[in-house]
Amino acid sequence: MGRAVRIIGAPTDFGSNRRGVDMGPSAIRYAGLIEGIESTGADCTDVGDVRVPHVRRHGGDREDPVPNAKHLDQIAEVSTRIADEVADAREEGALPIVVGGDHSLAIGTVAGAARDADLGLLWFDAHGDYNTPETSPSGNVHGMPLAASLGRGAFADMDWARADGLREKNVVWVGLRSLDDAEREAIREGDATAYTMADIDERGINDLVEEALEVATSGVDGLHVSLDLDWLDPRIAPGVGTPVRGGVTYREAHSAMETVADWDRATGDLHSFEVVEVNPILDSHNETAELATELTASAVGKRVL
Ligand SMILES: [Mn+2]
Repeated sequence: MGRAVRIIGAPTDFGSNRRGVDMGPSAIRYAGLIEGIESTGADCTDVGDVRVPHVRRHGGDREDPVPNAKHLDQIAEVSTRIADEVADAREEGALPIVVGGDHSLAIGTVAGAARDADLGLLWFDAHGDYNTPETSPSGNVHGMPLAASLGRGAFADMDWARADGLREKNVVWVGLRSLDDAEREAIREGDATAYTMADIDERGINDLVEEALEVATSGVDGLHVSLDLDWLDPRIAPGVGTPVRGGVTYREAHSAMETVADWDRATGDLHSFEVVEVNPILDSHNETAELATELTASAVGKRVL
């Protein structure tokens, strides 16, 4: 029997201003996620979706606990459930794959994966997701999960958000191309490592991801990989809430995931994976969900030969 993989659905859109991303888990399952993972020889179990509160627009009856962090109480609730599911999967020897949903769900995944392990992070994204409520131009928490995991700014005292086993020096972005001003400044001053699209152009995706893996996993027990579909060029991944021109190509994305899989084959240190921001309402014939499915299969070892 192959390695155990556990699918955890997180149908949440509380971190995004575009509705519909909560249907991502359905669309990704429909596109054949389980079959794709099983084709690698893995033993894949789908535990279904974590429970997500129904109320979204809270108007007068449900105040946001922190200014400029919309729906943070709902996000805390969902994050805690995701963290518990991820930690359970890890404890039982399975690789948790969290399927979103908007990127705020990463707060839960990372907290769960870093509960009993020192963790490195590879963040494949057009955006930094490093804003705090103090710096965010929108107040949408899907632009803040890394700041939450690291306990920056208003997140400093939020135990549910902080990832105990995560150090900033083990956080690595790959393929950034859209940063807010304050976010750019914070990344420049911080200890994390940022590779932009220009770095990919210059050095090629394989070399860059190999180096990113080294930086992320230096001195830690394992790695979490976060894949935001807006990392890809919107011509091939149109079904995302915040598309930015100039993203990676189909081949580059597969190469990056295959490089992660090769590294994991050698080390066995991939601790968790998540795939986020697929919005079926904005998609064209489910092609972004299909892409998410293919890339996830690549990351867990699907190969041509
Ligand atoms: Mn993101």
